[in-house]
Amino acid sequence: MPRPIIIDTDPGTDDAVAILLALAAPELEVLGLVAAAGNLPLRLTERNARAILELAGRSEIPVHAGCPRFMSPGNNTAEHAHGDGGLGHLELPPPRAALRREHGVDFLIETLRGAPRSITVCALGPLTNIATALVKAPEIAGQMAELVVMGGASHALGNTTPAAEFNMHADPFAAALVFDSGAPITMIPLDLTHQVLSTPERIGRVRALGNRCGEAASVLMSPPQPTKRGQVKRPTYALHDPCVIAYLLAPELFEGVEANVAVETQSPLTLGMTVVDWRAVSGRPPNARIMTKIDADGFYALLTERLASLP
Ligand SMILES: [Ca+2]
Repeated sequence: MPRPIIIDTDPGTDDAVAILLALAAPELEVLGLVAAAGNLPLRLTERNARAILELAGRSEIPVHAGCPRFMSPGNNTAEHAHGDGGLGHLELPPPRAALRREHGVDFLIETLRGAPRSITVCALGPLTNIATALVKAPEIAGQMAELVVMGGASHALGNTTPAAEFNMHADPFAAALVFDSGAPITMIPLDLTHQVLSTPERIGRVRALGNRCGEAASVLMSPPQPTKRGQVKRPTYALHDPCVIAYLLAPELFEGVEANVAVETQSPLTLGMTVVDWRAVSGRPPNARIMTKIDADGFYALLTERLASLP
């Protein structure tokens, strides 16, 4: 039986590749997408989520919009890293399938309640929706089979500030609430995703698949052009969010340890920093399994092989 998942996402170039990988995996059943504010405002992430499903011919999968605002003050989106439309150089037609009426937070709560301890939640953006669901219905922390979070960093420090990763920095109060919730968290931090670099050779193998989703993925994996905010062009591009889906499909490619993770919510200098207690000196019990290493060649082989099955 396929493993049922809900993807909370802010597409976003790497989110889009993660969604395509999930759709390509017969081991997974995507129950729905919940759009988050993050890389872009919610009105663009929910549109992109629907457009990606249509690209893959899967517009029957529901898309629910989550919260348009973060719990934390400020509103820092990341168009500079994902292009103004959010999907880099990829342009998709406007989606035809409508956004579902039910709020994404209520969809999360009701779906988890309907199948206790069987659904895995994949969190690919700021944790606003999941934190809001946990405020509204704290018991769902114990009703997730697993909560796999792309976000945070330990030795890799930050990519948005010197100390903080984007998803954690965008909504640190939400992140702190989620890490304190008791949910069974697996964390995929920058320390791991920076090992997964889309080199021209790896992108070329995806493009060579010849299907439209492979072509789209190859575009999404390519670094965006510099924009008005002065993005520095990088020769390779870390593919963060697909690591969450790959972890579900091939955990043997990953290594990790259990530890306590606490999120800084007060300091202007280190806001959103994930403090990992590697030496168990804090007295706080482990609250996450933190993935630290990945077989990057194995990851790209899996991604390429699976994307070949899409239209
Ligand atoms: Ca994301």
